Amino acid sequence: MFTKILIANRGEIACRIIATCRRLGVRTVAVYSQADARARHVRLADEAWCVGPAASAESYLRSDKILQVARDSGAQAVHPGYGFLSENEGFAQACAAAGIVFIGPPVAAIRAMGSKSAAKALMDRAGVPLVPGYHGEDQDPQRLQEQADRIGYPVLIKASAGGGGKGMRVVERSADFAASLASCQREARSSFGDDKVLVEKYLVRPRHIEIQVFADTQGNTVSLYERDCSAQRRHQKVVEEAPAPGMSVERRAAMGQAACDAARAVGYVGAGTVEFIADASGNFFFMEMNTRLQVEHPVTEMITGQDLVEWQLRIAAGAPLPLTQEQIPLRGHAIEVRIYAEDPDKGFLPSIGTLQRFVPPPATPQVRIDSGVEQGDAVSPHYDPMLAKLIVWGENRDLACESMLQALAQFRIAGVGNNVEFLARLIGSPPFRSGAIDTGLIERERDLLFPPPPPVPSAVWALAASALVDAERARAAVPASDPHSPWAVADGWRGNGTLHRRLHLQVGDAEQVLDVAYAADGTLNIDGAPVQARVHAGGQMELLIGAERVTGWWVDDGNAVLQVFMGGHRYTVVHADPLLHAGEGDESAAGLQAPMPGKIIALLVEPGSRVEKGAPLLVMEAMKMEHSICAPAAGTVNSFCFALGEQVPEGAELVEFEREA
Ligand code: MV4
Repeated sequence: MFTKILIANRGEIACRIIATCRRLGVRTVAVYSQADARARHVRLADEAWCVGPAASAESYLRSDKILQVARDSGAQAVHPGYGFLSENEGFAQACAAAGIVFIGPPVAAIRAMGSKSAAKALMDRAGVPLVPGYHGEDQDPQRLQEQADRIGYPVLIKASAGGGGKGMRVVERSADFAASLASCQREARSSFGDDKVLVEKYLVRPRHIEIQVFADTQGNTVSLYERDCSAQRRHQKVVEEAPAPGMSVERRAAMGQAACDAARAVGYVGAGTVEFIADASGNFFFMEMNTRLQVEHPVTEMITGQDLVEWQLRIAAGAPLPLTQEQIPLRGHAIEVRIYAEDPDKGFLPSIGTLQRFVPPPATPQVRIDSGVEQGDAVSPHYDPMLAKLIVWGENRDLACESMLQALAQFRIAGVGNNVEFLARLIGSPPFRSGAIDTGLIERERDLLFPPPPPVPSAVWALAASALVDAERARAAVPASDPHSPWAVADGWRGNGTLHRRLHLQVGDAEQVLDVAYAADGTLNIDGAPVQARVHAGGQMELLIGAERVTGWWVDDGNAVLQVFMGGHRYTVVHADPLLHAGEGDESAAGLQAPMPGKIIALLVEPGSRVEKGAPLLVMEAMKMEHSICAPAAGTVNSFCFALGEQVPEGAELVEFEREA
C-alpha cells in the first residue's frame, strides 16, 4: 500500500478520500487554490500545498503544478477524485511519465471511452447492447433519413461530439426529419465545431441506470450492482439510489454482465461506471462509461458495506480485488441527495455567500454526510455549488425515504439559498415514493414540487418576535454573565401595567403585526398568548406558547432578517425594523432628541447602565411607525426625560446621556 498520496481535488470528495486514507494510515497531501486556503480539505489533510489562484484553470486544472507538488512532497500516487483532471488523458500520462501512480484506469481506457461515438462502435463489437440506431460515417442527409425511417419514429438525432444533452433533437415523424437534422447540425457545428450526428430510436421516459464496476491488474472484473440516477434536472443529477426500484435479480445480473463486458473490452482497471438508459419494459442500452469514481458512489458503499476508495487504492497498488462477485453483498436500500447552494424558486440559480449556518443532521451508521464545507465558510462562484451529499440507508426503499425526510428536516442551512426543502418535496412526492422515476420526473411534476408557500405557523411569528426582543435586550444590556440568557439581564423594561408594542413581520407575501406585551417577569405576551422562551446555544429556542411547546432555530443576519427553522421548513422573516440602521453613520447626527412628535413606547435600559455605541435606548411610536433611539457612542444612560406612555414633542431631549471619554 502507498504511504503517501496526493489528492488532486477539493470539496467533499477530497475530504472523503482523506477519511479513507486516515483509516488506512496513508498520509495525505492536499492541493488548494488561494480561495481555498482555509477550506475543509486543507484542514483535514496531513499537508497542503497552494497551486494557484481561485480560477480552476489556474489551480486545480494545472496538471504541471499538481505533479510538481506530488514530486516535491514525495507522494507515490495521485487520486484525482471526480471532475477536474479525473478523466484527463494527458494528466494520467504525465503521472506515469513522472513515475507517480494515477489512481484511475489505464490511459488507453480513458481514451477509448472519451469519444462517445467510437465508444459505441467498440461496445457494439463487444456485444454490449446499444439503442437501435445508426452510428455510421456516412452523413449524407438522404442516407440519414433512410436510417431514421428504418429505425422507426420517434428518433433522436444526437451530435456525435455532444454530451450533457446538448445537440439533441427528437423527431416525431419522417416529414420533420430533414428540418430537425439541419438544425441539429447547425447547433453541433457552432457548439462543438463538428456537425457529425448519429440517429437512434428515441426512448420515451427512459431511466438512467448505471453499473459500478471494478477491475484489477490481474484481469478480474466485478460489478457492485446498479444505481438509479433518473431523478435529475437538466442533466444534473439530484437524487441517486441503489438498488434501482423494480430491478429484478435477472436483469441486475444481465446488466452487471454487460457492464463487465464493456470494461473488459477496453482493458479497464480500477473503478468505473457504465451508464445505461432503460425503457419501461426493462430493456437497457449502453450510453457511456465514466472512467472515475462518481459523486454518487456512497449509495453503492451503503448497500455493499465496502469502501470504494479503499478498493481503488488497493488496486492501484497492484493488489487483487478484495472480493469475488459472489462475495459482494447487496443489502437494504440507500438514497443520496445532492445539497446545492442554489435557489429552486429562482430557476435553481447558484447562490453564493457565507454559510451563516451549516448544521447537518447527526451522522449515524445509517445517515452519512459527505461535505466539503463548514459553517462560516464562503461559497464562492469559482467552483461547483454542491455543499454536501446526504446519504441514508434503510432496510427497504420506504424506510430509506422516511429516514431521508427526517434527515432533511434536521438540516439547517442559512446564508446561501439551498435545495434542502425542494429535495424533501421531491423525496416525499407520490411519484418518487412509488419508485416510478424517470429522467422527466422533475420537469413533469413542477406543480407538486413548487407548491404555493405554506401558511406561516403562529409559532414561527412567536419565535421571531422572541428572538428580536432577545436581540434588543442583548444589545441594550451591559454584557451579562451568561450572554445566552436574556432573562439573566435586569434590562429595565418598565411600565405601569403592561407595555404593549407592535412588531411588523413579513414572510414572503404574508404580513403579520404582532402585539407584544412585556410582562414584569421578563416573559412576553404575544397576541394575547403568554410566551416563555428559552434560548439555547446554536440559535435554538424552546417556546412555551400558552400550553403548546415548540422548538425552533433561528439565525439573525443583522439586517432585520431572521431565518427561522421549524418543522423542517425555513422561513425568512423580515422585520420592518426601526433598529435597522442603529449605530450606523455620522455620530453627531444620531441625536437623542425626538425626531418627530410621538409617544414613548419602550424604555430599553436601566438608568445608570453603561451601553455600547448603537445600543437601542428607547422606542418611540410616531405616525404608526416605531423609531428606535440609539446610543450615539459608548456611554452611560443617566436618566430618561420622559416616562413610558408619555407624549413627547418634536425635538425634545429624551435621554440624559454621558459619553465615554
Ligand atoms: C437518449 C434518450 C432517449 N433516447 N437516447 C441525454 C444525455 C445523453 N448523454 C444521453 N441522453 C439521452 N439519450 C435515446 N435514444 C434520453 C436521454 C436523456 C437522458 C439520459 C440520461 C439521463 C438523463 C437524461 C435526460 C434527458 C434525456
